[in-house]
Amino acid sequence: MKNDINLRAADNIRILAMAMVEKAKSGHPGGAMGGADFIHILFSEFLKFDPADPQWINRDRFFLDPGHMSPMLYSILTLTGNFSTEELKSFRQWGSPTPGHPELDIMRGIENTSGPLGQGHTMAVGAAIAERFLAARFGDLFTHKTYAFISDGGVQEEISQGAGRIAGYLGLNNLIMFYDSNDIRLSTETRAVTIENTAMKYTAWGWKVISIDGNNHDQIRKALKEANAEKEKPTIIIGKTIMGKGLLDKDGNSFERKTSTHGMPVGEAGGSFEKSLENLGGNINDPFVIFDDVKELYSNVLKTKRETAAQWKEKKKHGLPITVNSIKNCTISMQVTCHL
Ligand SMILES: Cc1ncc(C[n+]2csc(CCOP(=O)(O)OP(=O)(O)O)c2C)c(N)n1
Ligand SMILES: [Mg+2]
Repeated sequence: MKNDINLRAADNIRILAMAMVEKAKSGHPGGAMGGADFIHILFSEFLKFDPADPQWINRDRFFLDPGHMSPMLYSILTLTGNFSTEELKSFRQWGSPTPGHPELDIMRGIENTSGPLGQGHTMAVGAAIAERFLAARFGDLFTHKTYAFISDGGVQEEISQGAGRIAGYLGLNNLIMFYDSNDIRLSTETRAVTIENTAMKYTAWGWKVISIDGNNHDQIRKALKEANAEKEKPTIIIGKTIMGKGLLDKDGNSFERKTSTHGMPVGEAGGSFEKSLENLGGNINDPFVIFDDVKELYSNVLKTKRETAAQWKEKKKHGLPITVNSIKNCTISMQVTCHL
């Protein structure tokens, strides 16, 4: 049953992403639908944040690199209560809070503006360096993880590679990237433009590399656990995903793995919005519905996150011993009380 509800949640994200693009008559459904499984498991089971306090200093950070997969981010942030389904319906409209590519809005859970591929890598590496710097000085007051969601297009950008090298060199074990490797980038298959071995490249830079089926929830969990336990290196989880997971054409045949779903509504790309919606368990009369069982799941998830964050704040309120170990050959200990 647990797997069923998690699949329902991921399918709900797929439906919302597909419906947003269909309604707007523009956008990118395919990649968002393939990444839905990872994003659901990450946000519901791993990412630490406080639903009551989006600016909590010790929240885990999440950076999206492929801004065109924004429907995936807006959908998960709707399940976490940061956006409403009405706001999803105004996707890509003038003045709406859900533009085609996300814009920085910490209060709503958007940690970075994205669109120019590769920049999400650099922001995540920068944030992870800042976190290690602060943790070295102030101890576990600032100890959290930095996650990044990257894709084929971002790995092709040279700026992301410079960031990747420095992350490996610095041994940023607090940095965890998920590479949505769906073998499609924009209008072609990746093999038409690159033959490099990404796993070997990141290994050579000193990263821990984990290769999984990126739509398999148990493999995602296992990889995230391993990455969280890593003590020496940044981790890249290379997840093979299915572009447009769950899509069908009008005859009910699979319409998955189609480059055309990179950047246009499913119907326009040659698939069937109605058949796919039905296949994913959606409601044709209202594709923007959040299923009752998914609502309940997320209500429990948010409750646990609130409690965990409150416990952390309570503990820190009473002060914590901090070891400042940045001065060569010296160790200075002091007591700091924080108002959080
Ligand atoms: C720096 C930069 N160059 C080019 C683009 C144009 N662009 C948008 S998406 C994309 C590639 C998308 O491939 P991928 O990231 O694998 O997404 P998918 O096709 O799987 O959805 C490119 C080149 C961009 N957004 N940023
Ligand atoms: Mg891709």
